[in-house]
Amino acid sequence: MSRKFIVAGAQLGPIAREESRSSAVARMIDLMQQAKDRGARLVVFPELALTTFFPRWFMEDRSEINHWFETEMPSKETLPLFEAAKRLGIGFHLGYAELTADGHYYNTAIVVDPSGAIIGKYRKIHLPGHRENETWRPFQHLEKRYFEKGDYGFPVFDGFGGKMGMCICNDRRWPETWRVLGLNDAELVVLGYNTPFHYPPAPEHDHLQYFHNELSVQAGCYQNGLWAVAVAKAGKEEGCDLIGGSMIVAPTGEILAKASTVEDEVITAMVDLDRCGEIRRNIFNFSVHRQPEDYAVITA
Ligand code: ING
Repeated sequence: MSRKFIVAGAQLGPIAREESRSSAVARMIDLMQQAKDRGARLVVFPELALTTFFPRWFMEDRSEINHWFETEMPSKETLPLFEAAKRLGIGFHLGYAELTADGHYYNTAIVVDPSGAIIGKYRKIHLPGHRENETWRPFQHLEKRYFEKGDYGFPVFDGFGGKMGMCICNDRRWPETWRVLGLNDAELVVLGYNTPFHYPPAPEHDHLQYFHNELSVQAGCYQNGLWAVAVAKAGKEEGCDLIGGSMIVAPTGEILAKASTVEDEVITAMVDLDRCGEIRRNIFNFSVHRQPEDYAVITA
């Protein structure tokens, strides 16, 4: 059975601080329809796709912080997205801020299949930014202030005829993320990101943000023989310029589709999961060529 299908990335432009979840969901349903019209079976939305990227601000009031989190999924505001997926017969990936019933806060992502069932869930592990007691500068990432480290590891689950995995934003910069997913036989990794042009800790890299974005995902795909769909929340959002550059990357490392705007935009490509074997059998054959006994420093 062919494991070829069309996948879509649905990049989102800015989401304003005051923009409602329902407004963001309506934009996503429109992009979902466009993806369906282009034959896609899966559409990937960005990280924290329901609201503005709130970790850019220093907040102390717990109720103000909690406003940005979902306490149920689907909720009243997000149910229309699940219903649209069922109606259109398309699956989706969604990133959102999760507040659990027992009071834990995560930067979370799910994959939902065309029946509307959640088939995969992940909580972000590499949280950039600073802890509570660090001095704060404008647009300084504060994810460690608002989110706990994910507690699911890097799960791989069955979906769309193959093995799927997820990561979120900063995770994509770490080779360990991709290797753990690769060693767990992931064939398609889906992820969202909110990446500012200006990163205060290293302003000398600002002009390299698109390069580092592509380098991270292309290397992850090639060195582990897997597909990736990486999707941005983009544009000037509450005064902060976020990069676009959403892309679909093949196991060869080739970028098959890339966004050309910093707004709501759908990109698509034909994914053939069987092409992972070209790399896994011939280049990075883990069972034949990998030498774990020489890699101790990686797992230390
Ligand atoms: N954002 C950024 C990212 O990893 C960052 C943080 C920007 C780190 C630039 C390093 C350089 O893309 C999130 N949300 O992780």
